[in-house]
Amino acid sequence: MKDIKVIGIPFDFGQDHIGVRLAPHVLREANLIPRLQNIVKTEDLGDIIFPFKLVEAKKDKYIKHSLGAGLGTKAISDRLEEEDLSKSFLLNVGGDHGLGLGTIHGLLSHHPESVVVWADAHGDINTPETSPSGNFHGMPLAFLLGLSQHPHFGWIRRKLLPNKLIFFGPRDLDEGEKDIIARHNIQYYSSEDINRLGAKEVIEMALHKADPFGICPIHLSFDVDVFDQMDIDSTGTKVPYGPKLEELFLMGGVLAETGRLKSMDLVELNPQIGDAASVERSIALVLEFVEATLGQVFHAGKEKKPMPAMLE
Ligand code: HAR
Ligand code: MN
Ligand code: MN
Ligand code: MN
Repeated sequence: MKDIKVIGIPFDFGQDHIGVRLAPHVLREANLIPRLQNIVKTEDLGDIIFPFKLVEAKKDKYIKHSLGAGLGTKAISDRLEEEDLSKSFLLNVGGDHGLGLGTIHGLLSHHPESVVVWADAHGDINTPETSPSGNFHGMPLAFLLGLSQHPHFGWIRRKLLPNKLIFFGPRDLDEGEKDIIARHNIQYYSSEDINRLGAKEVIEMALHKADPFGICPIHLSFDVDVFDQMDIDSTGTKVPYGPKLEELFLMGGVLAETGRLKSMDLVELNPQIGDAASVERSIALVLEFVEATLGQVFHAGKEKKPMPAMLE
């Protein structure tokens, strides 16, 4: 890989907070692009534009904002499909996690064998029928795995195989989600597993099971609520008892060192949640994580980057 491409995805049809659509903007304001430029040549592809959420004329029985979610994720997938990613790392800056359906569907056109690491406090694998909330950001994986159908998602034509999916850090799953995960035998490492076994051991074991020959490209779908609620405040659905900060940074590093990490979603940062100081702290943490992980993608084996100051 020669460079990084950054695309802003202010998708917010997956939940009811408006602030997530501002995250690409505030991260750019906080020097995301120059910080990545320090690692390697970085191109900002700008934002994918979505219409604002409107009050729905006719409410869908199961999925809130289903038309926006369906058209929006299709627009994301189409945009990623047309981009030349042969020599680039792709960083998708959201937006809420509903966008993962679009990014991963689009990426599967480039790398059909991809392994997806879903780092999240949640499972995001509800079907519209099992969802307790109707929020689409709790459902993208059910569509990606082909477990759900819905008229506004009729465009979906690729599937992620359940054995290519790895959950990292979940600790708030709905009953229906537990069922789906068990039925499809999906790899699942709770934050308790990670704190007990270590992130390095967990990721190496999981990758070995998903891809025994170590040849598949890897996509990291990183929901910032995977961080413990003490570590991040500016996100819509915080959950306690997350993995330790250093285990999460280690996870990014171990993925980077495989040489196969090709892309990443960064989602659910909401700069409208929390007071000014905690917003600033949340942004700083997210930037540290991206910088540390991409630093290792491009400099693995060359020089050891020091641990970020906040972890010392
Ligand atoms: N599982 C719950 C639901 O389906 C909550 C999902 C919440 N949130 C996210 N996604 N931030 O990871 O509504
Ligand atoms: Mn280009
Ligand atoms: Mn999520
Ligand atoms: Mn989450």
